[in-house]
Amino acid sequence: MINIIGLGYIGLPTALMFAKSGVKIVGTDNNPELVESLHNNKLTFEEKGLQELFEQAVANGITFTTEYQKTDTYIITVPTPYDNVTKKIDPSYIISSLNTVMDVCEKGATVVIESTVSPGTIDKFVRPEIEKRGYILGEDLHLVHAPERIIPGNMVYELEHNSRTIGADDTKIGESVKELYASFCKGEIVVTDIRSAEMSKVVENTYRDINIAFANELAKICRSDDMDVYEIIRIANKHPRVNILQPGPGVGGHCISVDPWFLVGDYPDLTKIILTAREINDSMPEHVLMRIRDIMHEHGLKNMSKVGLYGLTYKENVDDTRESPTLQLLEKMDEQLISGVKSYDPFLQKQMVDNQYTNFQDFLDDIEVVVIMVAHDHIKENLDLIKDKHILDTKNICDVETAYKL
Ligand code: SAJ
Repeated sequence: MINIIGLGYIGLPTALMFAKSGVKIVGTDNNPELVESLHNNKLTFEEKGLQELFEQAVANGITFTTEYQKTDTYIITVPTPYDNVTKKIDPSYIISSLNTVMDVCEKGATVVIESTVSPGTIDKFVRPEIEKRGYILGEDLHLVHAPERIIPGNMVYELEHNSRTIGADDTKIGESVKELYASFCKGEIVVTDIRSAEMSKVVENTYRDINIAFANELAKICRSDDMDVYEIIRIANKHPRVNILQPGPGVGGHCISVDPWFLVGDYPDLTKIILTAREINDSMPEHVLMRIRDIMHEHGLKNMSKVGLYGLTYKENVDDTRESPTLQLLEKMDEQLISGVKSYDPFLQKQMVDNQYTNFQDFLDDIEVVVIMVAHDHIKENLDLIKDKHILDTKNICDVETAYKL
């Protein structure tokens, strides 16, 4: 039996996937409301294919509880928040769940940490915690780091098809954990050491951040000299070795906008490209604000309350708002004492910010400029309803001829 600790964005789909493939799973979360909701067959977030997976897992006997179980295998998928100012990871959730695992586990149990950690976290924080209890690593407890790689919006598919990394001190343990994941994972599963597993995860997200920053820098260059960045990227990408990503209003989410900072924090003298890329991506909300000003100026509009931001989540078709570019933009506006801007997101029925609407038509009735910040399918299907507005399309989804771009 595997006890999966932490039933959030990663833990829940992973638990369900294991259960679907016939592994006996108990999912543990310390939030009683979350567990209660799962008991009532109500998922705690939206994700393509998750409902079907949930039903199959329940049929296969998955159970949910707030209690840690006595067993020989644990997978820890708790959040790893980071400090906004120091950019350092806060491993406290990992540490406290690890301690509770040690209170109940069988001797010789394997603890797999899936949560993303900054390189060195396992050596610096996790091992000492285990040794403090008098446990001998590799005998009383085996440690594995298997960072997740799935992308919100396509999690269920990617869980099954992505390649995975298993970092272990002991190859034999690494191989047995590999076998476990192979119960549902059809991708290649690479076994390595723990530091390489930690580092490769952060490197993957940093790679994407840098590549998005390149697209964003091109957008700024093209804007400054009146060129069409999308046309240029489209043509350049026809080269067999060029694959430029898409510019946008910024980079959000809990991963790509966070992980590169771990490298900058640990290697400040060696991280020139990484830091600059972060700065470029962080500057995009300010660029959007400049574009809003251009448009208002052109149309003689003065009142910011006539501007509506479409989309508050960090990307399309998810309900996750962590580090979202729209929230970053609202913060920028707040700093500059700009108030009254309206917002709407079809994935959010709860009020998160001032002047947020929960009804799309009411939102449209009150604005003259609509800024597309997120390319939800919902807006793609409703472009007709906004064609009479001034449109700033930061995601290049709108074929209305008069729409302004980044
Ligand atoms: N974005 C752009 N332009 C692009 C692609 C993305 O501006 O061309 C923006 C998105 O709008 C969003 C942000 O970047 O704001 C990040 O979105 P994403 O879809 O690129 O990635 P995430 O954060 O949802 O998930 C990433 C993935 N990592 C990589 O692709 C290397 C995922 O595989 C990881 O599991 C996840 O981080 C994680 O948890 O680390």
